[in-house]
Amino acid sequence: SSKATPRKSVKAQTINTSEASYSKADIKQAIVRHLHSTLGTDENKADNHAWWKATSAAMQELVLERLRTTQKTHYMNDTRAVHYFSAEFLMGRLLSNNMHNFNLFETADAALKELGVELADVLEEEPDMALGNGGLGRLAACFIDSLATMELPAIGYGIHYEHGLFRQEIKNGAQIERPDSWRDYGNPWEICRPESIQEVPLFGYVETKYGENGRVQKEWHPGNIVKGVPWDIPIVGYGAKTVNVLRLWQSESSDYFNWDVFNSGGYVDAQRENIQAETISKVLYPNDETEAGKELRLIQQYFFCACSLKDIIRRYKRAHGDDWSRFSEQVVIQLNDTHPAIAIPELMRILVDRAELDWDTAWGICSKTFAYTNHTLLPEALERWPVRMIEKILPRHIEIIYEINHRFLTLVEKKWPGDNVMKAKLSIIEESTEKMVRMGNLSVIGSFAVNGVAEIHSKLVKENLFPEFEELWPGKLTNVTNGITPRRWLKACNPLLSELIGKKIGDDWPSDLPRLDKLSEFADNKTFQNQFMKVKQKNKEALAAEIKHQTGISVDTKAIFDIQIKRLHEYKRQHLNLLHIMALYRRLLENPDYDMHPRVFIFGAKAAPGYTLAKDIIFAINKVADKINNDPRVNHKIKVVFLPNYRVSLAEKMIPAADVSQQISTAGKEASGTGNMKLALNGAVTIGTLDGANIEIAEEVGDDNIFIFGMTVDEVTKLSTKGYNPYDIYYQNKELKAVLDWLDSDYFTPGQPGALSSLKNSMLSGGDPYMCLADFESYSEANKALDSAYRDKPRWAKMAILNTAKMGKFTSDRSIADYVERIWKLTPCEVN
Ligand code: BZD
Repeated sequence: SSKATPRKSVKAQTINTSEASYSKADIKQAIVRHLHSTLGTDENKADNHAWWKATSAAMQELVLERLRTTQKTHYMNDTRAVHYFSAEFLMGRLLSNNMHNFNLFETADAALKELGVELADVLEEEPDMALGNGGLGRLAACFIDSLATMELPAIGYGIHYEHGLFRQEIKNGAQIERPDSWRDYGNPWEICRPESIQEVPLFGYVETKYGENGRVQKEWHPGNIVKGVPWDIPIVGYGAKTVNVLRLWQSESSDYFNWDVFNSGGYVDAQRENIQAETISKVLYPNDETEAGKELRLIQQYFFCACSLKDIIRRYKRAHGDDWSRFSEQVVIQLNDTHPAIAIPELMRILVDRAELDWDTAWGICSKTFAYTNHTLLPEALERWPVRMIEKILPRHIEIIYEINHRFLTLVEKKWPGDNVMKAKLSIIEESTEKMVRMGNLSVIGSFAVNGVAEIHSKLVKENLFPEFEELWPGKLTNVTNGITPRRWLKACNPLLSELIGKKIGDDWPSDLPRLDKLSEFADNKTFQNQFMKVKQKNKEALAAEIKHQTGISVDTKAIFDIQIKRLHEYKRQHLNLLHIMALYRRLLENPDYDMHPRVFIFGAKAAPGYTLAKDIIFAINKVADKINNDPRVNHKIKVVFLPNYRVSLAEKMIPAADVSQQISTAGKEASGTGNMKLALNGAVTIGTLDGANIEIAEEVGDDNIFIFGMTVDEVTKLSTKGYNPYDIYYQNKELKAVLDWLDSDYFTPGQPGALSSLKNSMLSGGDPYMCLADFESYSEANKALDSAYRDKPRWAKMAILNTAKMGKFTSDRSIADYVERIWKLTPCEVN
């Protein structure tokens, strides 16, 4: 009965979500049943948390039924599957998402109402699953949503961190980090699978043996073995046909092994390294765009790759036994950045040392299995591990890496005979004082495809990061522009707009986003403009209430809601935004009649705990906010709000209320950006640089519906080649000079002159590495144009509508279709 009919194309399809086989009465009954027999409470005693758990458990029943059917179908059809390896999955909350995907949101809402409970309050009880830092982790979450929606056989593999990204508190304007404990009171979605526990070796030494046939045999004697316990999170596709899994590994000590070691005397002292097994999956490293360089981080990476590969191979062998010849036909592994790159030598180790394949056969399999996505060009973010560290933790892997490199350099010698500079550049090993393993080079060499995440970024990957690889293997480097799931980022987070869109163009857009273009024909329609802006107004009122609740600040909902939400990083230039806010403030102080529409500048951002300047920028935003918000001379015109603890669930509240989306990175630095897509999809107009996916957004919406400013990538390159001196601009732009000097005073930090000076210093004596001063004037002009556009109500409404209408390209369904076509070569598998 569970026969699959493979489809030819993976084009986003219309999904029938109207089978209301589950009634309001059924849901009510299931929730109450779980309240009683899962939670041991009742309708009178239950608080919102109990209702959340019972409602989730009721949903999980349906989820697990579809999960079983999906797994059976995939097994029976022996499907080729993609295995998405990522150190991060930033899932956020799951209940509302799962309800929407089962088309049961309204029914559940009504069921709970009859039980005297508000669904909105219940949803607020769910802790975010914040197992990621930012864009990279959230991209993985959007991708597994699309994979399930498109009925593609896929599994996500990652780490079951006990603590996700820290919770941010703001004390006296400064960021404080608090531990995140998302599982403290139990997680209703995850299922432990002790039957699939894996063991992971670490440390120790390698013994060289010689077989009868003269074959050299390597045996790794690990000094330590840890256990990997899998937890499965079901991933429900839209329409709830396919339910895939996200499998996350938790580390535990392997008592059995440690007893063994304990009993074998001298062996212990020689090889045993002590790592507390449980610490491996304890906490997510909170650094985005910088490498931590820590031993534990490397162990985390190896830990989840080793567990996942064993899991994949166990499943493969169940169908194909010891016949390795079909492995790369059945298995494709996508590496989400270089964090899982150690999987490449690990698969080689399994094939050569364990399966006893010869090197060339093994390499043939390996290099047809992996594909690698690059997410950054920032040099400080490119992973490099000391050879000595890998040698100690993974003694066999360092040998394999050297062998891969040796054979690769032979190829380089053939292509560029005698060119040692070329060899030094392409080598996996960097011959610095401390020898390093370049994980980027290893990933390119070990993969059959490499992609960047937006057109401009992929072009720069080809031209600047890996130009020689492009010459060596033409066609290997490619582009797949990022996308976002419209289910979470429009349907679920913006119900009012979704309803309006549904009335206008029907309900198929969540699985076929290019249909939104049908809204374009109403962009000039007065009635539709009013309806669209009325929705925006309502969403702004809801966010204003949230702002009041979180910060005590009152904001005017008729003001422009101007939002910058993303990790705090110099290259993202939150400080450029701040300089402009200070300039506006000054203009208003100098001229109380300065003509501008009231504007609320809203920020959300976490700084890596060790990134001092990023924390200083948060402090500065909060101090400037305090001053402006309490200055009666200007606070009817400008307000500044920093919302603490930015995370997925907060983004869902902020994005629907945005009029303006700030995407102002230095050109060439933001690989893609995905927040830019979410905001535009919800009718915010972008003010941004020609960087990352902004360029493609501008192409879609057209020049009239976006405010582009600043230097292009080429201009940035030219200026830094010529020599950029921020002092030139400082002395030439009076307003900018006054604003920067203001940071040295105690105007914003009474009694503490110089408390904000580090910002000024970074942009002057520090050389202004991200060229804020060079782009300031252009930014200021773009803001003026934006301000006057907003005051023209019909013009703005048209712009907002067209931003929503033209976002079809940026559904993650399209990204996944691109991966399938260009890289994965998968076939959908219908689950009936
Ligand atoms: O990846 C981001 C890029 O900065 C964005 O431009 C891009 O849109 C997204 C998705 O492709 N990169 C990250 O988010 N990187 C990290 O979070 C990260 C985490 C750990 C270590 C290094 C980087």
